[in-house]
Amino acid sequence: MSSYERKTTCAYCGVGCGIKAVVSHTDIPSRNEDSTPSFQITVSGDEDHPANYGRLCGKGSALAETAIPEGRLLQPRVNGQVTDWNTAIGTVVERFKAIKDEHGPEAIAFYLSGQLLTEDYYVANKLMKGFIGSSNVDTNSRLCMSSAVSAHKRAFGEDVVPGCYDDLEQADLLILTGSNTAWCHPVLFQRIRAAKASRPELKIVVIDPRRTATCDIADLHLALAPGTDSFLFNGLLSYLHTQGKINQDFLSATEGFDAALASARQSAPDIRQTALACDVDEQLVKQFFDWFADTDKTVTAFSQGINQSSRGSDKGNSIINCHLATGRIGKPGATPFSLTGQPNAMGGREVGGLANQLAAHMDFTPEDIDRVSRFWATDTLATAPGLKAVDLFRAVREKKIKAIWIMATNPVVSLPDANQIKAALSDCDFVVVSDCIAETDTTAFADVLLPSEGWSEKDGTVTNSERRISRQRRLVDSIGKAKPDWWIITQVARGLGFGDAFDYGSARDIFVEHARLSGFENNVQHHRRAFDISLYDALSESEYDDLAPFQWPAPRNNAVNKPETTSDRLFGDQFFYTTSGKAQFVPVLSEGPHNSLNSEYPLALNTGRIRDQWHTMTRTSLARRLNEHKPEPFVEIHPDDAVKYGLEPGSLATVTSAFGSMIARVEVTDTTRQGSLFVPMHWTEQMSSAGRVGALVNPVVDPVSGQPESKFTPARIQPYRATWHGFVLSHKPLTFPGVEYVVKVPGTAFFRYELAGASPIAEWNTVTKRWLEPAATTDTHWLDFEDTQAHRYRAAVVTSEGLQCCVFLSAKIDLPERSWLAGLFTKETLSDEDRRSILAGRPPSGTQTAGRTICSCFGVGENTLKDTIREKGLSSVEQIGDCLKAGTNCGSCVPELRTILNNVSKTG
Ligand SMILES: Nc1nc2c(c(=O)[nH]1)N[C@H]1C(S)=C(S)[C@@H](COP(=O)(O)OP(=O)(O)OC[C@H]3O[C@@H](n4cnc5c(=O)[nH]c(N)nc54)[C@H](O)[C@@H]3O)O[C@H]1N2
Ligand SMILES: Nc1nc2c(c(=O)[nH]1)N[C@H]1C(S)=C(S)[C@@H](COP(=O)(O)OP(=O)(O)OC[C@H]3O[C@@H](n4cnc5c(=O)[nH]c(N)nc54)[C@H](O)[C@@H]3O)O[C@H]1N2
Ligand code: SF4
Ligand SMILES: [Mo]
Repeated sequence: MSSYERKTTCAYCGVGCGIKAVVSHTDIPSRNEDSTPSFQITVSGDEDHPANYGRLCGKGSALAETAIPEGRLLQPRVNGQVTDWNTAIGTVVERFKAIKDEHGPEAIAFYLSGQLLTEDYYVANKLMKGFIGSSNVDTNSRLCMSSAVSAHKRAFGEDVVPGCYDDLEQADLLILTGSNTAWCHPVLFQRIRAAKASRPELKIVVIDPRRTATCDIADLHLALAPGTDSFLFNGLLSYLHTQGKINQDFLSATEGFDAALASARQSAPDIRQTALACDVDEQLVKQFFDWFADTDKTVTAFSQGINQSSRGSDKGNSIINCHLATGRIGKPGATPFSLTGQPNAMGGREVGGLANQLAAHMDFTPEDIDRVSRFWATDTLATAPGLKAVDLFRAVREKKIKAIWIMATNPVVSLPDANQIKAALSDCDFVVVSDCIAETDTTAFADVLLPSEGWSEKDGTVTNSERRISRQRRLVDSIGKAKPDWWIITQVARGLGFGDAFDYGSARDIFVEHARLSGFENNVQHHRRAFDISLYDALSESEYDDLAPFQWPAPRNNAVNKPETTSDRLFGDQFFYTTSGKAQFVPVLSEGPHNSLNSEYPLALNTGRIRDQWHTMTRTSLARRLNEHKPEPFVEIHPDDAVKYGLEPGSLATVTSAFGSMIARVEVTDTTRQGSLFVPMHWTEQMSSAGRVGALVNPVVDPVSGQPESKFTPARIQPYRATWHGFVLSHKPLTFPGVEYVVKVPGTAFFRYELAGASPIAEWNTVTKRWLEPAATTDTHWLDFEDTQAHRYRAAVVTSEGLQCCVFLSAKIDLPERSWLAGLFTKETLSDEDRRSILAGRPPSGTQTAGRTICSCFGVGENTLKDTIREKGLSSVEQIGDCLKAGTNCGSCVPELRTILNNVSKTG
């Protein structure tokens, strides 16, 4: 067995952690004839990477488990038929040509993703804007970062995150607003936690309608009413002014303070009015304002609770206004900080992936259009912004756009009003999808499916939240016929007749062109662009291979042109990239969400993320242990609302908006505000029959950025009147035709299905036999037991190879613990006791059941934790770690460990 080590970057969030991967070739025969020889990858955090210094979170540490052939799209397909690359590319070229000739370039659109590498993104944008000649190219960053982009551009003249990660540690006051950092940027959270442990005077304020895991380290939590952040930050600006805390010196580097203050005073003149508008206790608001007023080293980090709003751009500017007013920008430990979501959302913004940008942070101005046209040697460059995501798909629905190429995103799940996206794609003349996974809710609509390389195969660069560019390196050969996204795009470009402009042989060829463009005519006629990486515009292949992580700006001619620019923090020199060189205050008029609650839809539906899943689960669900923490789509509801709407904890509920409905498991919790619901965004139709929340989300967008208001949709909730509940564990995948509620939970040695239905089942055993048919073999033993009085039914299929599947059905939700049954699947033979216990529906006496997984790194369950805490009298998270290891690897479960510890000590 040979092995080698390679450094690369995590595939998931915008923290951009460095990874050390060790690849060993094994002699295990490969499972698929198309797949490459078997290998084993192990990952660990790269101690030298400045984003994580060796840390990783649970998702990052499970990456190797996802680098498997299972589920992969292995070959190109046209109309569902497997084909070769020539035919697939030929089909795309021919159809694009025909549609362009007949309907013009605007009839073709690309929908890209912050999960593409910079090199992929650059060529996709170049092809569409530069050569097809349409700017109908947008990206899922529209749903994610576009409000932050607008806020940056309005305030700083350019889309620049001024600070760096060190600032989060150096601050004396850290405000996390609309960010569940503990779950969504876990390694930054670990860094912040460590900073607070070593410097307890670091104060942390969390602003979120929910009491999230992030509150575990908070000194103050403001559970404000959804959508009211601009009142809060306007109130803060008014307060800073009345307290004489405005930095008058710094104001000379800015413009527009008076107008911004006037707006702020109009909407939130004082603490009382602010508290009222935000529905937060006045004392808490005062505490926050006083801390802000008195702390020079303040960082305000924000994420989707701010961006995903019909006023997201204004909310971003209301935060930035407070930092400009106090001069807290460009200094160590003092900055507004937009936390980027996807691994390469920043890279996408650099190459101009959004419909309203040109490449390299240029815009659709006559000068920039001319500059980019000359650089690309094209005379067909698009000259005006194109359609933003929600409008773009509306144009597909209206058949104005006749062909769309979707790359590395799953819009049928992630766009608002997602049933309309389905309708748009099913009626669209020509849909091309590039993905690494074969079966997704979006690939289902593809006329042409193109297999892309996944993490571990692809090669290029990504930019993280702090403007740091790192290499993602190819670790192993591609699976099947998968190709790099840039290669696929380049082939289509060549077919369309643009070969000269797409003559790339490698990712490095593209990177150096991108770097050259960033420095091209930069700093001429007093026009400077911060995004400049021309220092790297002549890298050789081997230099590119060895490229160490670096932050931009990195201009070639730093000493001559921009002596004051440092790359870790911008704006320390008080120069901004606006026409006047001054930062701009933006007057913000506070407004709540676009759609109001009403008697039909009285609840505010909030959506977001969970700890162990990434977006539409196509990759994280492959790492089985990540499915154990939150196995089913759920809806969080306040205990008073649960009573009001007749919902039992653990039962099922139907959530409905004006756009669609779903079924979810009820989680009753006082961490959610009264009047609000929270549902995770992750479940798809591949994993659930009715768990896709995107179908409910209102397609309301911010007028400046076009970003959807995914955090607020008026909705209602009611009990789902199930007449039966059940679950199945099976070695083989099964289907349950006609069953209304089905959730698939891939486990280590089996698939688990959670089931329920409103229509009664007449004969349990007939139905069950039909479901379990595929699991049966010739030597099948069928065990079953029906308790007619209690309306319970249990069955199991056992063969000479052990337990194949088992099913538990009941009229109530009183089903047995799943974790104990899971253990039986890895046994070669079942003992008589095991068989009896399956039929009895409870573990053999004395068996400990682990319960729901809390620590996914070490597979430690809730029951195990509670029992051990009680038995051993544990009183701290550290003691739990010593005893059970839980929380000692990635640390993402620490907030939950503390909650369990507190609950046990309360209840004894
Ligand atoms: N585990 C995991 N991590 C991820 C991802 C993932 O899918 N899974 N995705 C990555 C991506 S692309 C992104 S964009 C980031 C997102 O990272 P976050 O923005 O941190 O995640 P969300 O859960 O979408 O939303 C954050 C919080 O905003 C709160 N919120 C809702 N409405 C309001 C409001 O009106 N005001 C305020 N102040 N808060 C509000 C929600 O209650 C929620 O707790 O996560 C990245 N990291
Ligand atoms: N309700 C609600 N909706 C939301 C949000 C929310 O908070 N609430 N958040 C929004 C945000 S912030 C985001 S970022 C989006 C994310 O939403 P999406 O982008 O739709 O979600 P992903 O699951 O990340 O989709 C990525 C797809 O690309 C594939 N893929 C992975 N790597 C590659 C690759 O290298 N090449 C190619 N070609 N394909 C690849 C994956 O298999 C997957 O199918 O969701 C948005 N939608
Ligand atoms: S925090 Fe986790 S998901 Fe994000 S980059 Fe680091 S390891 Fe990957
Ligand atoms: Mo995102």
